[in-house]
This record gives sequence, structure tokens and C-alpha cells, in this order.
Amino acid sequence: MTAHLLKKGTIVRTNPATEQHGHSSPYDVFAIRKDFPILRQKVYGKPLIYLDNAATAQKPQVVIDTLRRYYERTNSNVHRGVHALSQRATEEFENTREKIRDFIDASDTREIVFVRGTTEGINLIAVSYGDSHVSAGDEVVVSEMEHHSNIVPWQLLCERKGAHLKVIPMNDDGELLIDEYAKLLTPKTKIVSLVYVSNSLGTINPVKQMIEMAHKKGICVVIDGAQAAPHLAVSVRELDCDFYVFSSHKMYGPMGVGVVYGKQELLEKMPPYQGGGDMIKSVTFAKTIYNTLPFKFEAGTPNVGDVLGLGAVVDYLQHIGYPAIAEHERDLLEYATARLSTVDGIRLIGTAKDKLGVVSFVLDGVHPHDLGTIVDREGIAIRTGHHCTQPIMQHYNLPATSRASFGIYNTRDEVDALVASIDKVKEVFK
Ligand code: 7TS
Repeated sequence: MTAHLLKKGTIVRTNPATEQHGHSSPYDVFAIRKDFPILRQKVYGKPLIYLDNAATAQKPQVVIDTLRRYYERTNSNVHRGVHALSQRATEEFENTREKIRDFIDASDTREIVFVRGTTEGINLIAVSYGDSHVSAGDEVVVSEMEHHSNIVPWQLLCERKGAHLKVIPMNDDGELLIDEYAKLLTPKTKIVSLVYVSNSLGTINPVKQMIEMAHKKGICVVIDGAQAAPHLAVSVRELDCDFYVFSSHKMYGPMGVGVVYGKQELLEKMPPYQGGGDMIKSVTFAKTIYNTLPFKFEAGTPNVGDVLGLGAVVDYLQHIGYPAIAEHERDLLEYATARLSTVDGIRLIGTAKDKLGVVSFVLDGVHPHDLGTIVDREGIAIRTGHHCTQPIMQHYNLPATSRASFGIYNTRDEVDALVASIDKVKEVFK
């Protein structure tokens, strides 16, 4: 285990640069950076500055080691072998399910379904729950700031069923209009599906309140937690959402694995999403009996190694502590917002009161792709484009934005480097 993890709970300030900025994070960001081998490299001869964490976050050594150890020592299929490796793989896989249950504070491991990621998770819910609960003329509610993953599966459902998709509007700061939301909740509404934290705007939506409002009318609520998982400790029991979905790769875990949480009483009644091995108790040509939860929703060989990698990163993040992470990232967001606001010609997109981790912006007279390309030459990775949220771009009448998104290893110095590189962009386009 790495040095800073052994120093859990202690305040470590070792870097003069952070002292200089008066940064008072209760953890040592420079020790954390050492856990991420990828950050040691140079890009175009400059130290890599990775500010594209909302797209995918980098992986700490402990995740890489877990994957290597799994494939060197344990690799085997789960739930089916009597041999030692299969039993070990099964035990580690199921122990990780318990770890995830604890991580999101679900009441039972039967409520934790492993999938490929948020996108597959939302599709699972839209098909399995949606097809059995939505009929012609019904309505499904999403918001204007959803990722395409939380729009298209519901559009497909509405097309299949002759139902209608309704959209909660937002204001120009990127905050949902709660009064308008209230009006959309009618006897026709069967599902509300909401993003917790917007990947393009950084807005943290008041999902607890919005879940309560829907539940008062007996409406099921799905929460897209893809951008919340790396930044916020979540209790699904406290939120009382019916479904919660997130991806491992955005929270410093491996790609190709994610989680669907669903309330047991709902999952019990839902039909399987996919058919195949592992999701059955018995098969005859006359009748197939499905497996119990959560296996009913896990057809085929699961992604065992990456699930174990996700378990390792949950330990890692919990060791650092979500409160410390939140404080560090809040400081970065405030610093970046203040610095970018002073740059002539920059307009910030997404200025909600309750925000985290993301600064989207446009620069007068420069297309975001040009900006991104020049910034990249300085070794700085940001994302430019519509961020799979075209309706947000339509709201602001923009083709694209530039987006810097922060993680546990980013520093104020990196924000300074971004601002300096934008000055270079302005020089080029003068
Ligand atoms: N929901 C939100 C809020 C997201 O930000 C993303 C991915 C997804 C769903 C889909 O997650 P996946 O793991 O299934 O792909 N967001 C981004 C992004 O902002 N840039 O690249 C992917």
C-alpha cells in the first residue's frame, strides 16, 4: 500500500507550490499522484496534465496490480467450477459485490448487478423495467441536461410502447427548473430518470428532493450516478432512489464494468434483460426457470478481473476518504472558475450554485476543437465537443464547448498551466 494511504487521517503538506497557493487540502495530492503511473509520462515533451476525468479517470497502481494478480493467479470462470481457482474467483467476485453493497449503502447484495457500465445499466432498466411498466400514452421524464445514455434508451422505450418522453427544462446557469418538474409529474408518468451530476455542466441536481416529489405520486426514479461516483459518497437508502447506475472507469477503476443497483422488490418482478448461461436455474425446451437475484440479470461470463479492480478502487477511495476528496476538488473548482473567469473572451458554460469537478467554457472566436488541439500540444488533455449532451449544446446554441474536469490527483498548478495555454491560443488567433 502506498505511503499516503498509511498516513490516513494525518494532514500532510509537503509541496511548496500548494503552500504558496494557500491550499489546505487535508491530504497530500503529490503522494496521491505517485499512485498513478500514467501521470509520470511526458506528452510532446511536457509533463502530462490530465483534465479529462469526466470522460474516464486514470487508474492507480493498486487497480493495475489487482488486475495483474487476478490474471497471474486466479483467472477462472465463476459460479460453476469445483476446482480451487474457480472457487477462489467466485469468492473474490462475490466479496466484491458485498463491498459495492456497502459502498453505496444498499441493503442486500441481491440488489447489486454487475454490468458493462452506466450505458448498459440504463438500457437494462429501460428494457426490463420499462417494457413491463410503460404502455401507450404513458410518459417518461428526463432532464435537458442528460447524457445521451440517459436519453436514447428511453426514446427507444417510448418508440416501442407508443409512450412520450418529457423533458425538465433548465435555466441558463444549468439548474433544473423544479417548478416545471413538478408540473411534469402526472398520472401518466411512469418513470423519471435523472442525472445526479452533469458531465457537461458540473451541476449537482437536488435528486433527493426530486425523488421524493416523484415518489409522492408513486413514480419510479432512476439515477444516473456516472459522474457522482468519483466525487460523492452515496447512500441509495438515504436517496431512496429505485435504481442507481454508475461506471467503474470514471471512478479510477477498470473500463468495462459498472453497477446497477435496484430495489429488491422491483428487481424480483422484472424479467431478465438478456438470456444465457448463469441467469438460469434450469432449462428445458418447454420452460426455463430463471436464477435468483442478482444472477437473473447477469447472463454469460462476467468481467471478473475488472470487477475485482473496481473493488480495489473502492478500498482506495474510501481510504483517502470522500470528504477529503470533495474538499480538494471543491478547491480546484473554485480556483479554476476564478482563474478562467478573468481570461478575456472566456464564457463559462454551467454556473450552477451547486457544482462539482467540471469547468466548461467557450472562447470568443475560437472553435473548441482548435483550442483543444493547441492546449494538447502543451501536454494538457481536455475534452472538446458536445460531451454526448447535444441538448445542452442546443440550449446554449453552441456547437461544442471545451471542458476541463478534475480528479483526485489534479493540482492548482495544473489549472495555472491550462490558463497559460489558453493565453497561447489567444496569441495564435489574435
Ligand atoms: N451518464 C453520464 C452523466 C456520463 O457522464 C456518461 C459518460 C455516461 C452516462 C455513460 O457512461 P459509460 O461509462 O457507459 O460510457 N460521460 C462521458 C463524458 O463526459 N465524456 O466521455 C464520456
